[in-house]
Amino acid sequence: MPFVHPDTIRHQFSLAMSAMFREEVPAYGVLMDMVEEINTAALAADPGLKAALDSTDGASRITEERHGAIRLGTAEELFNMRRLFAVMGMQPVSYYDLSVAGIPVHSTSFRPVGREALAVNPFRVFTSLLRLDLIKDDALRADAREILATREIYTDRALELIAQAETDGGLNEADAAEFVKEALETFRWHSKARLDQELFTRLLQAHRLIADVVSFQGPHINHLTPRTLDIDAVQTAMPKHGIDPKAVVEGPPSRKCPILLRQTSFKALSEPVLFQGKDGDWSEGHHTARFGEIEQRGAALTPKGRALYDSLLAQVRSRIAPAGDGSNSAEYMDVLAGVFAAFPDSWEEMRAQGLAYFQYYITEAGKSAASLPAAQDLATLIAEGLVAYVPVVYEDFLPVSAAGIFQSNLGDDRGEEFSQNPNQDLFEQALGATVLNEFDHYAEIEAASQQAVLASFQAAAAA
Ligand code: OOG
Ligand code: NI
Repeated sequence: MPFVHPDTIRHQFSLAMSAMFREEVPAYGVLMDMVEEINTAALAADPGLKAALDSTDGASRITEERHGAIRLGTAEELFNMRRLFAVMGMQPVSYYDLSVAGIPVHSTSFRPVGREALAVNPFRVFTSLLRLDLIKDDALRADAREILATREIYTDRALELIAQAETDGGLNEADAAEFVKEALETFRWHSKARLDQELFTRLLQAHRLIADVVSFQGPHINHLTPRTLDIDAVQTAMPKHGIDPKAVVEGPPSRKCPILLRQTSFKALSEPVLFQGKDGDWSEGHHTARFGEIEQRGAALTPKGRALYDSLLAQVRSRIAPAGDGSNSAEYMDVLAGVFAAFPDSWEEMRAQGLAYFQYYITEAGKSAASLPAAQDLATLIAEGLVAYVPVVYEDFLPVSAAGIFQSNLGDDRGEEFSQNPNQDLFEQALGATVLNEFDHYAEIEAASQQAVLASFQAAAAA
């Protein structure tokens, strides 16, 4: 039997995960419906937007599109997570150090790489590894290590199927279907804690995040984020649907030409969980872990564009830090918009200055040109209207935004603060691989589209 394409397995997995999460967290369903409605309206209001999407990543991919997030406890869990995601064609891209923002994790994102794979289904998972080395309390660190040492987050069958896919080079249809079902088990919510309430409380006091990672049987998917075409509309609409959004939208301000990633989330839900006492009886407690998020994606920036983004954002944050309670939201948004006025807001200008990556395509005029120019340079073809370009979509994450999302969901009593302490080597040792450089992959997409355009003009001229 032939192997099922990894892109197909990923697509099936992302649908299964979405169905599971929708059942577990009803507010996610409300958000999905809202986003779909707003996306439909945005496309109807702007025919140019639909055409632009169709000529790049495809308007149809948008409603299917989502990312999730998990938090892992041990190096071995991360190692096997890389193997699990590889079965679905997802690779670790970029290293994110969240200790800068007082969060004891470092992270990567598992995602498909390359234009075709992204077009089938861009499903990504922001994956964090807890850094017990940052916990100062020795006894607590030892307890957390001990609890995690006896945890197995994968089913036996999932591990078998991963090994089989590695050895054989793929999975047939029946095995792929079983893999999706077995892999999903790892991401499921478990309401029974693996430790007693006393240790849970101590972990919670050290840092809420530590309690979340250590206490349960698995790394429950903590949010699934649909992509919207108009995040400001969703932010405004959320309260009308009984959902309380975080104070400010993370990332760049609203612009004519969207860049990178804008995100907003709603607060984690307090959910009942069970703790076993010394007498063996279970008693009810509460835990907040799962929340909702939405995102709007814009252009991928070059290292030069990203440096400009980072420096403008740092300027904003040195002037005003968004308050968790929303008391200075309007002021923050004003400062953000003011400072970002320095970032060019037209595709022409961003291209001229080398701030963003673009994909090139042959226009209708180009396709029907009576006499085709041979081997011209791109600039001339663009000037003659035979070739046009659209930005490459940003497929990754932003550490400052991610920190804001974490923080808005950890509540006010965040516990211990940590100082900046990146350790990519340690992370990659645990992962068992190096993370890919996101810029290389955007550059590749851009270069491939330039070559394809030039090659078809050369071929037509030679014919
Ligand atoms: C991950 C938060 C980061 C994003 O979209 O930036 C994130 C987490 O809370 O585990 O999902
Ligand atoms: Ni997220």
